[in-house]
Amino acid sequence: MATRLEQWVDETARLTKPDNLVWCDGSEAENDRLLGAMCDDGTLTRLNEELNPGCYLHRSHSSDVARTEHLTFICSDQPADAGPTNNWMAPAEARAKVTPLFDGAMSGRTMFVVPYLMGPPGAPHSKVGIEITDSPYVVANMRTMTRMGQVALDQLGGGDHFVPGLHSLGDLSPERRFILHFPQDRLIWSVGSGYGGNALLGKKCFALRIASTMARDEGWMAEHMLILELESPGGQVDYIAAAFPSACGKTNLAMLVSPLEQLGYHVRTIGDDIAWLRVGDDGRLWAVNPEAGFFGVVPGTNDHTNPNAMRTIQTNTIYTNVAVDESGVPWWEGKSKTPPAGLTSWQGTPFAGEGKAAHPNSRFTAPARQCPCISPKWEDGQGVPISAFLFGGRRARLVPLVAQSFDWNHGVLMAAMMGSEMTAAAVGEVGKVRRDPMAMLPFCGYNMGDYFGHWLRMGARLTRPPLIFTCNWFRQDASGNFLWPGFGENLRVLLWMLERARGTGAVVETPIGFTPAPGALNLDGLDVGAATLAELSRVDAEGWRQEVADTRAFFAQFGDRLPADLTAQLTALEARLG
Ligand code: GTP
Ligand code: SPV
Ligand code: MN
Repeated sequence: MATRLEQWVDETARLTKPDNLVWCDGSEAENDRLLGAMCDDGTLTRLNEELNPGCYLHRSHSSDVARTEHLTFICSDQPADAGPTNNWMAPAEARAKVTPLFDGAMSGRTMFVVPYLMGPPGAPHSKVGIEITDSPYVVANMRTMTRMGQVALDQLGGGDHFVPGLHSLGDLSPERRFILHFPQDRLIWSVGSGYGGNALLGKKCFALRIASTMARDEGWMAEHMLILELESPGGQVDYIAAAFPSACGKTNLAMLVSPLEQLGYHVRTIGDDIAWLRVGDDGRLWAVNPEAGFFGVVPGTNDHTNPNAMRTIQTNTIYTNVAVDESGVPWWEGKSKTPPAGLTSWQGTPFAGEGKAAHPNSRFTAPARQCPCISPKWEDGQGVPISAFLFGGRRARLVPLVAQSFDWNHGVLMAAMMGSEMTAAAVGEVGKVRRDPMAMLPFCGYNMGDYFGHWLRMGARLTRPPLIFTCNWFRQDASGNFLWPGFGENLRVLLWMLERARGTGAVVETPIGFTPAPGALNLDGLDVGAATLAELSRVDAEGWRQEVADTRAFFAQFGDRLPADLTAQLTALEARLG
């Protein structure tokens, strides 16, 4: 008897009609073959072999450069189960509409069956996905981003427990592009895009949208969070998880270089984008990074902002939509002050100095194990115990540098009312502030009102819950300069958070939470004036009343799916603001 996997592969091949079918084993030899073929047909260009060995450039279609949230759907039986913040399509309608797009879609192409693992091999909570795709670029990326090939089949062990994801490039037209999630069937269908979160189905589609639904049902959490390790003098080690919306600083914070190394403060990386969290026997929350690589924002990355990322992406890296110089060395805005002469833009044309040479959402795909500051614990299947959660958006005004919630439920409100200026990571109005609860707005696979309830219930199960903080690295002065230096200096904020977790750290109580008392942040060796610091921590009651009003309107759409306690928290905040 054929297994569920064999049946599904068979069925899919009959529908998509590929010329060839390849089961990927994840080996080096297979990868070399694929990369070679992609160089031959122009899908990839080899980069400078001395300076960037094993590195390749891919240029995606110019209308396929970011996630397309308006073409992303949750296909639950009831629209209310997708909730007001997701696009919904009835499962039967979705199948009827999109099956024809898969019909014959792989003719003239090779169909790859890509088994992959989210989570470390052999770990109890790791999960198997199988992506069927007609994109060799997707295969190569999945090999870096997940544990791909035989290792995943071994974990599957001939069983039926896997998340199927069907992907075809289709014709790449946004008119015929759909990213569909069937939460009841734990199934993903994606057609019409070859880009990032639309096509690498282990990442946002599985590890966040489908996994968040599993997590709700099974009592754990799947979050859009980096996980970092912070060692203090004397060797104590703490773990912090932080949720920032796309292109708002997760990779950078996860890899930060401590400006206080000499004093014995070291930061190491566990993960840069996704955390799966479970309640431990000790009443703490334990986090695992389910990914094996980084799909990171390239622009702005340089030896000063993120030297660890620079070293990580020197070798064995796929660059998507960056510029390249005459000697095959990649370039992007922020790599150096001025672009080198003879640059070719991300679109493959000579760069004349107008517009951007690299696409603002250009990305690197690099193995996590290459990161110089990767933690020895990064593949620990038990995970790491989280001492604090940090939620941060990109806000030119209003939101202070850091604030601590009064307790878990107040923290859930702070996270749920988070807003952020939109970035190039998704197609949309860049710069516009939108509410992005827990940085999960585009990634929660079910009704977000229920998701808030899940957060409240998880808190009630934790006897040693992480403290909850919000931050904002992006506050600006009147002329648009960032008030806070950011990057490595963000360590100062993390240190205050840890002091709070240990019951020290001086605070000022404000209506929105505790902010650091004057002098409480360790600013040794940093030149930030007292006036700037005061401005960074200022809580403007009138502005916050407006924020509460916005949040009320945002919450209203959830109707009776909004937990009463969250409304009560909001009302209490309003009362404190006077
Ligand atoms: P996704 O991969 O889309 O989830 O993004 P991310 O949250 O990992 O963001 P990332 O760390 O890649 O940063 C995105 C952009 O913000 C980059 O251009 C960074 O240079 C910039 N950035 C990151 N941290 C800081 C900071 O502390 N201050 C300032 N001013 N910019 C930052
Ligand atoms: C994000 O947009 O949050 C990303 C990049 O991490 S993508 O994989 O394209 O979703
Ligand atoms: Mn992300």
